[in-house]
Amino acid sequence: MPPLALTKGVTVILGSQWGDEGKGKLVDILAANADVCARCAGGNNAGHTIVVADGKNGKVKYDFHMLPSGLVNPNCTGFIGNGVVIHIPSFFSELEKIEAQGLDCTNRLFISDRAQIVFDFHQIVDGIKEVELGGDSIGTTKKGIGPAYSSKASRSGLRVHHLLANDNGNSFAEKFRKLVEGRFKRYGTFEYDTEAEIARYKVLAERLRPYVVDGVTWIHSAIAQSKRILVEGANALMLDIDFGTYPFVTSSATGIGGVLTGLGLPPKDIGRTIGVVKAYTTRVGGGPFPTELLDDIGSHLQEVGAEWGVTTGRRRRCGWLDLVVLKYSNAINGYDLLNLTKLDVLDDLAEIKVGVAYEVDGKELAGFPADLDVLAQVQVRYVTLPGWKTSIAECKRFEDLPEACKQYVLFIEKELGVQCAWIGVGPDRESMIVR
Ligand code: 2SA
Ligand code: GDP
Ligand code: MG
Repeated sequence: MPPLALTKGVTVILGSQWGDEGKGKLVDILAANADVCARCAGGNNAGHTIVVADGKNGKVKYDFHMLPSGLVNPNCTGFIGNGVVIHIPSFFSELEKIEAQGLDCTNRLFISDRAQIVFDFHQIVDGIKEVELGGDSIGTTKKGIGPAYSSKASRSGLRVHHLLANDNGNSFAEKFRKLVEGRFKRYGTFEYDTEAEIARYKVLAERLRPYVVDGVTWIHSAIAQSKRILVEGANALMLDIDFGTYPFVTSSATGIGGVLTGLGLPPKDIGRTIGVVKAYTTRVGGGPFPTELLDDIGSHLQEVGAEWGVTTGRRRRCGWLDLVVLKYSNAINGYDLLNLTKLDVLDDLAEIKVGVAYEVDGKELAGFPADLDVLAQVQVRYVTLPGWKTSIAECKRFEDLPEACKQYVLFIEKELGVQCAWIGVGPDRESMIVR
């Protein structure tokens, strides 16, 4: 049985499906014993909701997008690694919002100088690209994530250290003008005041300066001091730029590889990797979803699970748990332990199906297909398990769960060969069974 305290090495929490598995809640719980909570990929496309008792019979709800969710713990320092793309005005508005909710982040929030900057024009381009794609649009969050990672990969992006260069902002302004000019050439002259933006960033640079560190030195010094480090994954494996349902993915490495490259860590520093698995599947945005339920059960999961996007407010698509996805995700990320979440959302169902294999023309596929045309043809083979038709919200121990519910958990564990060490039975911090 793993204690909530962190063990040796960096602890990594990753989304195993298409996101919104409830990573933020586990991060919040484990952050009670962490010195550092780090983000390594993505930007403010992510959305993590945390619900905490306020000590006066009420609840406080925090929504995190770019800042590490571990900041809810006052003793935990937040770190934004080089793999993150950061929209600086949104960084400050999110910071102001959580500080207004009582989370003082003074001297406990740092940003790598190698992190890439997302500008407003990246967000405009994100919208233009989606319109260009028409019926094939990705369904992005329009936060400029794809265009910012494109700038990075094409080596024209600007990083935090460019903004802070000690030359009165001249080199930044020059590079910025070139970058915008390139976008105008490709997308036409959209409305954008380049010079006003340069002036705005001159002010933002000074506001940002106190948060900026040499990220590699910072994280390795934390490791040398035996600080307990928790890495909060953003998005999830099936949205990974390489392993997800490409091109219906985000533009970063959302799996274990992104933890190493997004923070500058060698594999030997990783302790345990925890996969967060929702007890059913959801996806927001476009793209294939083999176990999707377009019927009343899908609507039931959506309503009971309150499946709305934290960043865009979009309705999340819902479907049965898919073990083909989870086996593929586990093969790539290598989960040591799982957190099964939102098991309570299945309480009212008489029967629960689980996708166990994909077949094309009666033949079982060996893995998760790369080609979306193949994926579109798959027939999912299901097993049907009995529901438990009773509320599990008050269950505190595994033994308290109804027999059919225990069997559902044990079935997942057996299929994946990984223990469900944490089981979520409600949104609150306290609604978590620890085994
Ligand atoms: P983007 O904006 O370029 O990263 O979008 C590309 C795809 O990635 C999906 N994506 C997400 N999927 C689930 N949750 C996300 N975060 C928010 C949340 C989403 C929201 O926590 O609810 O509020 O809509 C997230 N961010 C990106 C996106 O839907 C595209 O399919
Ligand atoms: P993340 O992106 O993986 O951090 O997940 P989100 O915060 O986007 O979405 C998960 C939602 O489910 C949030 O609203 C959580 O408060 C909620 N949640 C997390 N765990 C549970 C659980 O075990 N049961 C229920 N009912 N809700 C949960
Ligand atoms: Mg989310």
